[in-house]
Amino acid sequence: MRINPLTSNLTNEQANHVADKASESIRWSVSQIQALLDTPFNDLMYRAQQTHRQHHDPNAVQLSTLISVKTGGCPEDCGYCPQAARYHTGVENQDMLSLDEVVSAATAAKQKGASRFCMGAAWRGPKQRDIDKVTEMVSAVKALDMETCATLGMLKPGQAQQLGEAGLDYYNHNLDTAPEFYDEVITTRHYEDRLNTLQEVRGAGINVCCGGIVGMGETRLSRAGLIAQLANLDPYPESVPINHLVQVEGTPLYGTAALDPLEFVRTIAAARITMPKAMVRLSAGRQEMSEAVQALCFLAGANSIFYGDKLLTTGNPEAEHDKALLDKLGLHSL
Ligand code: SAM
Ligand code: DTB
Ligand code: SF4
Repeated sequence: MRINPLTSNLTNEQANHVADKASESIRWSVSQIQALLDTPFNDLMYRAQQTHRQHHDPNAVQLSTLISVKTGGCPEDCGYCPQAARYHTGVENQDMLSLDEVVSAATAAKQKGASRFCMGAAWRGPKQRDIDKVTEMVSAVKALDMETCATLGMLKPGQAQQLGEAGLDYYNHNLDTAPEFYDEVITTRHYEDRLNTLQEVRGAGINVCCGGIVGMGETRLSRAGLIAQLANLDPYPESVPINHLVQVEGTPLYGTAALDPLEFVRTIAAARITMPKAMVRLSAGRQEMSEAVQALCFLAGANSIFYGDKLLTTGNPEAEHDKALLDKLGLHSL
């Protein structure tokens, strides 16, 4: 038996209590998650399915439609992003959409079967006049009886509160990657800034939607590091988008060596196992993914997709094509 010097003079009961407290603060270590990622593929899928079935309908997938309410010209330097002003990607800048344009897009998305509508903007963070317009959009989309999500960049104190009062259900703000790989991808905002925004969102009682990107040239250890960061948020996010990098010509990450698709599937499984109740969203990158890999992602516990032929600026499978895929797999939409 190993003697822990911190607990060796305690009774067994006291020592267990100390151990429980310690494991509460760090629920998942990076090495535990790496061990999950290292598990034989079939065992990993089996474990992910067991967890998934305890908390979710195994044959249900939520359909979420994205809209870019303000496109391009962003001052940040995120190495994956076609909307950063400093990269020449051919994305045309567009000022903020009108309330009418957003409501028509949400209405059309709902008619096609989406239950969730996510509004994205290419900002470092919103100004007060932006918040005033976005809150109107949020209330109008909420009035259509859709789940609302927004991703507008970093939030200052008080902004999340205003979004919540307008009816925002989720705020999306990704950690993107593990802390040790982060500086290779983004330098104009720090990991800590992202954690602060997540804190603002939590503080306002809005559900946290937070995930990352896989396929940026990171190691398996860094994928474990990202999942550990997410799973150890207290509480862990209600919604976890796992994006596959969409390589866009002109961005620094264009030309990154392709990731083995099964590594992507394993990352989804690790998210499912470590964050059992969260919606795990198979997000960007499906257009470049085979149907078989997408089916494995659902098996690994993904239960949401972006639905509609565009993400923010890049392509996504046609809605009809996705409906046919869900039918083929016997999945129903939420
Ligand atoms: N500007 C805001 C921000 O960065 O917080 C909100 C919009 S931003 C486009 C939202 C997220 O989209 C990013 O955090 C990133 O995870 C994801 N994303 C952007 N470009 C991507 C790409 N080329 N491939 C995969 N995911 C991407
Ligand atoms: C998220 O995690 N993925 C979505 C959403 N949140 C806003 C964005 C994906 C963007 C992919 C690149 C583009 O279309 O511009
Ligand atoms: Fe700007 Fe967001 Fe793109 Fe980064 S990910 S460059 S913050 S739009």
